[in-house]
Amino acid sequence: MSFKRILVTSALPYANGPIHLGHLAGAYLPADLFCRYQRLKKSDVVFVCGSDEMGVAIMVRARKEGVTPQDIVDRYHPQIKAAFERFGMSFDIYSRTTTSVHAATSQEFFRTLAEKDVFTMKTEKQLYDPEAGIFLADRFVVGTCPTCKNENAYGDQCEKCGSTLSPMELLNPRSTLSEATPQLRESTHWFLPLGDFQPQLEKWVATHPEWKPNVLGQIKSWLQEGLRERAITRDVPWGVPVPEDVAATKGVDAKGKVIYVWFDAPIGYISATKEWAIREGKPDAWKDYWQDEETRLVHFIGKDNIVFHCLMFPAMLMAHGGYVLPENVPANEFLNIEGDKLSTSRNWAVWLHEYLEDFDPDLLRYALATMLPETKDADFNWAEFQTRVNSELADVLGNFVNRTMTFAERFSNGKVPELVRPNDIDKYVLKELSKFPERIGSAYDRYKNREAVFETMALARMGNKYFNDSEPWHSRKTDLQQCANTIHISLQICASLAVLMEPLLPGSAQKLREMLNMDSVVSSMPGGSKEGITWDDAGSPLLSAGHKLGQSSILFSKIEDDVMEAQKAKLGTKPSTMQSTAPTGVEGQEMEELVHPPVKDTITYDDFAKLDFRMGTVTHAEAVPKSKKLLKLQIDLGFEKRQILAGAAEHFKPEEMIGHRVAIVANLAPRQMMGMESQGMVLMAEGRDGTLSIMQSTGEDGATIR
Ligand code: B3M
Ligand code: ZN
Repeated sequence: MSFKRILVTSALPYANGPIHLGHLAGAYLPADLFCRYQRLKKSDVVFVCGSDEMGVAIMVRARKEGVTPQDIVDRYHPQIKAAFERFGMSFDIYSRTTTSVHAATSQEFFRTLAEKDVFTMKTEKQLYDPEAGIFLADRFVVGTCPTCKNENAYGDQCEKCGSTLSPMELLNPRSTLSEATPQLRESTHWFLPLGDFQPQLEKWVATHPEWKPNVLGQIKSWLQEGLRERAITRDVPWGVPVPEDVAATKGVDAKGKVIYVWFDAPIGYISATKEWAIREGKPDAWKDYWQDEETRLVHFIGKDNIVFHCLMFPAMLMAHGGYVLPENVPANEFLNIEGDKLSTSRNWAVWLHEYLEDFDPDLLRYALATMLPETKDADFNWAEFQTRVNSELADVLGNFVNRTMTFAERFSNGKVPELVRPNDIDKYVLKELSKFPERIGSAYDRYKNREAVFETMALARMGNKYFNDSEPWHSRKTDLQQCANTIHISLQICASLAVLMEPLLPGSAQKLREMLNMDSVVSSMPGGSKEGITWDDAGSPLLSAGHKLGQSSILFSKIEDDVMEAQKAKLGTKPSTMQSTAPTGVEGQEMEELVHPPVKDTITYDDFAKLDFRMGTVTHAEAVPKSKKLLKLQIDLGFEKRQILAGAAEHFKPEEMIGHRVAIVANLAPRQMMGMESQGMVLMAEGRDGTLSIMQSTGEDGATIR
């Protein structure tokens, strides 16, 4: 089947915490690679996403902080949106589920299904927290999983064995809101009888034997177990309200009832497309993407969302009628970090906004794409990140471009020389070059991103090998035309790379195009130019003889070991100010408060007396190159001067420190940091959120503190 247009979705991240690498590896980077590639192919593609702002996950976070759910989503939605932008996510729209369009769309969907009599209704006894005055849905209740006996299973799912649960199935249920023992109270709810859709779903899934084995495997096990009905309304004060008119027909009071987050969230894809269409000035255009057979709908998600995207949402779409079903759901497995399971509460995570403070987004796009958990869980580690950057981006791609540019500048006047009577190797390389757009492109099209990255780098490797084998440093003395031919063809390979690396390395591709002074390329960003060089054009020589090249520069610099060590050291430490301990996608809704650390083990007076604290004045302060954290301070103790490296650069500017009175530990053994000696430690008070303040005293320099 051929398609006229493509609609791509990335899972809507909960707006209750920042984005980390686990998110990126699951639903975001793969989708972005796919969309950018499709735009370069001139496919009609719309890429939608947005923040998931409903659901108990948001409420739990709000209660912990003593603020409203609206406060939480208003804080995280803009943060998430900005981090995605800086990473280069090419969404046509990044919306949110607190919009009025979304409420109306979800309610319309609910209403249609109710009118078609799709739902069943039940009045049941439910767990109720008498202290909090709330029914204990989903994540408001934990207890022992009846299947695997995990003692911390949630009211909707056990994250250990993956079973879906209802609160009543939990053994020894406990409220997460109060210490109160839950009571039983009656309430009426709407259910989606998924079992009714099983035959239809089975038939449909059977038409997609090409889906990834990890996805089909999960679907089959769900189907084998037999689909059960799922409650799709909740008695909680945050969510899309159950439409009153629908409730009235059943004689139910809609007050206090909302639609379950997993019912409204996937509808968020539809609402986002509607908002995109409105913004584009063609409000009906969303229908083409959702209701026309010739649309290829692709959902990019992480593996914990498979059941919702492959069974529940399709059942909803079938029940509604008139909607296309996903053509593929290329779900990824999980990403571990340095060999350990990603955990937001232990801060065993690499946070996108923190990464972006230190490095170029392209480096992460590239390195992460080589490590994607496409078929099984994969590991991200900084050593491999460094190797990918240094030995692939810098040594292979960067080096090839650099050699080519240098030769063109020196021996061809900064112009593309003419190709005359190419030899067999020249012809062979041009022929090989012509195969790359299809080779890389087909990998993207089949959701094989690791393969696509490998093939992209294979083109640079071919360029390097060709350059080596052709030995232009010899031919420039023996056969000028042969040397010119080598430069010509190497430049063509660079130009093709400047197009074909665009999905993966958009910033660097742009830089390379400027170096080559290339004609414009079809944009891989939404709203960009639709004219210019396309993906397929990159199989043929793109630069004409005589073309004047631009200024060359270094594409990728190598990363030193100590920079990687500093990144590694962040793992598992307490979160910095920007970062939240918020629950995020991968491991669901962990709950944690910012607590004071416990008081350390008791020491004797003699232990204390060993410490020598002194007052001093900061006389010089400067930033330490390549370090985000350290400030180099010179401190005058009155009787002597000290150099101290303080981990305060994220909190104080060097100039703020100069003249500051400080208390220091004066008898701490000197330590080497970043190749410099630190002779003591400055005392600072650290708040629960990681903020630092300097200890104050008016004692003279050198005064002892006891
Ligand atoms: N917010 C769950 C998650 O982040 C959920 C995805 C919704 S996609 C419609 O894992
Ligand atoms: Zn379990």
